Amino acid sequence: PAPRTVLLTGAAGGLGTLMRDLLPAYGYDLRLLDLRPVEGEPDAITADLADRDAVREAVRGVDAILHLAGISLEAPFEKILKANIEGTYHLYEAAREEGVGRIVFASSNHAVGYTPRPRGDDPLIPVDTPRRPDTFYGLSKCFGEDLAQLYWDRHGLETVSVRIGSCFPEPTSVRMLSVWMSPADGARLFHAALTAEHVGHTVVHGSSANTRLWWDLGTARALGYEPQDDSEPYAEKLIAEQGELQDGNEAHAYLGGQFVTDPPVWPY
Ligand code: NAI
Ligand code: 15L
Repeated sequence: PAPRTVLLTGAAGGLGTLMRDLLPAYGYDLRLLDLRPVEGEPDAITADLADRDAVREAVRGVDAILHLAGISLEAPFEKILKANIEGTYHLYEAAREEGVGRIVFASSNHAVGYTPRPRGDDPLIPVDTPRRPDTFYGLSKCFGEDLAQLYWDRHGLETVSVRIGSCFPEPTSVRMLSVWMSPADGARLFHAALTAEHVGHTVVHGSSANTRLWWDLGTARALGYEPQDDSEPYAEKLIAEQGELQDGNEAHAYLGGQFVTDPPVWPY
């Protein structure tokens, strides 16, 4: 049966806030969790993924988990280790112990950020392209994907790992014309990932059907995802302001963009 009660981790974050708005229309009853209080949501669980007892209690009784919580930018390894690596492990252990059948994991393009972006007639990047993390952050997403594979093979716990491009209300850079996922398409993709049958561990790229797309959406479409948006209407203005991506510019050379040259750092 389709999941109804879904634990949303990272509910106070940017993507969590967008999904709190959009996912209830698909019929989900969301249980919210974050390290920080979730504004306007007095019932949200305020807990750190480091707290195994709190995590176990939070997953008890849910049908599925949408796992967005964690450090979403670059940080010192010790911080990434605690929040993203150990935190994700705690969530998977809790899900296994409580018999939760599926997790949708917010992976990232930065798991493969050092992959050269396609140019000209180059083929789109497939989901089985070799891992090439661009940061400790990207490395933690590689760990999460491998953890998901282990829990599927060993315990039968299903995951869809979504290598999200950039999910924000609008694209704000020329790179984002290629990697943007509109919030509405994000909700469509997460819904498909929560409801498709027999996903085992499936890795998908997460973006809209952008004209300038860099990667293959085949595995996402196979889940039933039908993207409705395209960044192209924003192209003229962004290119007029910022110029086209340049061949000799290292920050324009790889999927990970600026994370390769000058990664934005987690502020906390
Ligand atoms: P965000 O930084 O706005 O939100 C992350 C949330 O996780 C924050 O509210 C934070 O308080 C919470 N959090 C951090 N450590 C925690 C811990 N130890 N325990 C409990 N909660 C904790 O990030 P955003 O943009 O909302 O991204 C959500 C997820 O999607 C992240 O995992 C990120 O890596 C991933 N992602 C997002 C992309 C995007 O375009 N927004 C692109 C690729 C991946
Ligand atoms: C990510 O993984 C980050 O969490 C998000 O803040 C954006 O920087 C995004 O990637 C991106 O590549 O644009």
